[in-house]
Amino acid sequence: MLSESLIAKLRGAESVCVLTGAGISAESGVPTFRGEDGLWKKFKPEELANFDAFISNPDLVWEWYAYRRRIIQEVKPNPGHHALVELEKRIPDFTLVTQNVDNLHRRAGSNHILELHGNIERSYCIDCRTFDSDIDVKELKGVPRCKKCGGLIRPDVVWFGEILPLAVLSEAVSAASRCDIFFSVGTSAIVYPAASLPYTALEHGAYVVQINREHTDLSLSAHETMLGKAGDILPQLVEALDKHPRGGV
Ligand code: BV8
Ligand code: ZN
Repeated sequence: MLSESLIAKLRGAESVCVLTGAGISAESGVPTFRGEDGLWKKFKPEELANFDAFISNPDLVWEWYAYRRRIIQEVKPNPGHHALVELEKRIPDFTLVTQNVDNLHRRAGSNHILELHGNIERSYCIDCRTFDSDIDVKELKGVPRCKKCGGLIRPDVVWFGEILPLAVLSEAVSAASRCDIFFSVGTSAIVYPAASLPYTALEHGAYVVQINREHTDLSLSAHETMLGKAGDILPQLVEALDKHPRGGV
């Protein structure tokens, strides 16, 4: 159930910024990282999602990414992803910032997407940086090699200790700085600098709403925390906008 203040804010909002995390893809069947069934339960991030781990054991890291890519090939966007596509159509200045690398927002039809942590479906050679997007993970045996120079190929995702794509990050910071409403959806809000975005929005006077299955550190600062599934709550935002057409506050 949406609060009266959120409905009023939505009706008057010119600019909205949404940050999503693994929780929005959970209902599609993509495991999250830190939840009860999280990926990190079976694997340790320091063993896998960092460059040194890749160099010392590229086959193991690729086994993990190939496993995740196979899951992503089998799943499809869920009502949470689709609701964000609809919101984008209704809000004049709408920015979707995602920590997810699963490409589900794009497959759902979102246009203006900022991928802070890269995209698992892209890969590149660590020596000559040639991109190779036709790696067949079904047949993959060990780390793929660059067709051009024989170098190791890595997934085009941001690992721990690696800097985020700076142009993408600065566009996300400016969207968070100018928005009227900031939504943090399906994220444990602990990975920085992505997790700093809702605080940037707060500092600039935005109304910050967290939509998540459980409380996080952000619960202490957000104006509202709506505990529940993204796939249930996000469509309510679209319904509210259609029931109370935008304009009056
Ligand atoms: C960097 C790889 C420095 C891709 C990932 C302060 C400033 C800067 C950096 C740091 C800092 N403090 C610490 C750091 C280091 C580190 C960091 O933040 N560590 C954390 C753990 C403390 N940050 C970095 O290393 C970043 N790099 O800043 O480099 C630098 C600076 C200059 C020069 C050189 C270097 C890089 C961060 C990116 C790391 N890459 N993954 C991949 O394999 O996917 S992080 C990993 O966690 C994923 O990418 C994911 O995107 C990210 C966040 O996880 P969530 O999406 O939040 O998922 P999670 O499972 O945690 O939570 C899901 C939530 O959903 C839960 O709360 C659950 O309740 C909820 N949920 C579940 N189902 C639903 C739901 N909600 C709604 N509906 C549902 N149905
Ligand atoms: Zn190469």
